[in-house]
Amino acid sequence: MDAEIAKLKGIACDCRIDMLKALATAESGHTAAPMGIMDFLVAMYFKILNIDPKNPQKSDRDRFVLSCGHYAPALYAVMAHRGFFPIKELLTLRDLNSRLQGHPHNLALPGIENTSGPLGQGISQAVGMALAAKIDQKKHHIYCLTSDGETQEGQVWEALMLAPARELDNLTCFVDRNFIQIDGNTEDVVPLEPLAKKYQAFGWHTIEIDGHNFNQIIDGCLQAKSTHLPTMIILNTIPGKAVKEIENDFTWHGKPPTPEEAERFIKELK
Ligand SMILES: Cc1ncc(C[n+]2csc(CCOP(=O)(O)OP(=O)(O)O)c2C)c(N)n1
Ligand SMILES: [Mg+2]
Repeated sequence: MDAEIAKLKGIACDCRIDMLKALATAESGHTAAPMGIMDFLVAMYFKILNIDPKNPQKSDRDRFVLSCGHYAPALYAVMAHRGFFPIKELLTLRDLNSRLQGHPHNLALPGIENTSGPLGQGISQAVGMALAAKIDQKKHHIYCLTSDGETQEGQVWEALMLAPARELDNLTCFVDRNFIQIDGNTEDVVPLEPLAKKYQAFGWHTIEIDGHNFNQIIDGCLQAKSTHLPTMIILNTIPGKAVKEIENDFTWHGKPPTPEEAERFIKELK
């Protein structure tokens, strides 16, 4: 198990490096939250999800719904490393006609389950997918990542209300609790706390974990599958994780590194 976790950590490091290169080349894009979510995405794509990069549409695949579309650079880096497309394609991030748009486009890139960008919509889409799977008596699981600033959108709470009412135990959602949003700290902008109690009050099985701890992510997903309720996993993460200059600084929300900064940050990661 230790060797496996070490391997996952190594992949996450490579993904962070390739994402920084892509952002610097694009001269545009989101840096902080994507750096913070990389460990989680690697755990999902390399350990949890039943997916096949060679057959991205296979009908019994698990669905991974990215609700916070601006996390796309991290998702692309992890998908490339998992074999969905060539790693060198990451350098086309945000180019005109690239399959890697600033926010994911599901008709452009095989393996992307939903088009996102407008915050709040993905979790509703995930609830719809989970309901459809139940109706069709399918066994695949639906996973959805939301962000904390996104949780200030009213639509999120509509989805949160419906999932337990329909007993969607085939749905596991996550919230990236990094405490930042576009213009400050979440608790200064529109407070979310006590967040776990809110999910519980809405009827969700709620777990809180360290979003950088691979064992906790894997155990949380296993636990989620053993309840009869939809599960919400709160991922405590550090935005900008692994580069001290970016960590916990909301001004890195939507700013890419310059080529010089990227070079310096990559040295730190190595
Ligand atoms: C409906 C909608 N409103 C506003 C935006 C602009 N926007 C993009 S990211 C973001 C901040 C959301 O907070 P969070 O995801 O927690 O930010 P992060 O942790 O990435 O800094 C905003 C307001 C959007 N994409 N969609
Ligand atoms: Mg946030």
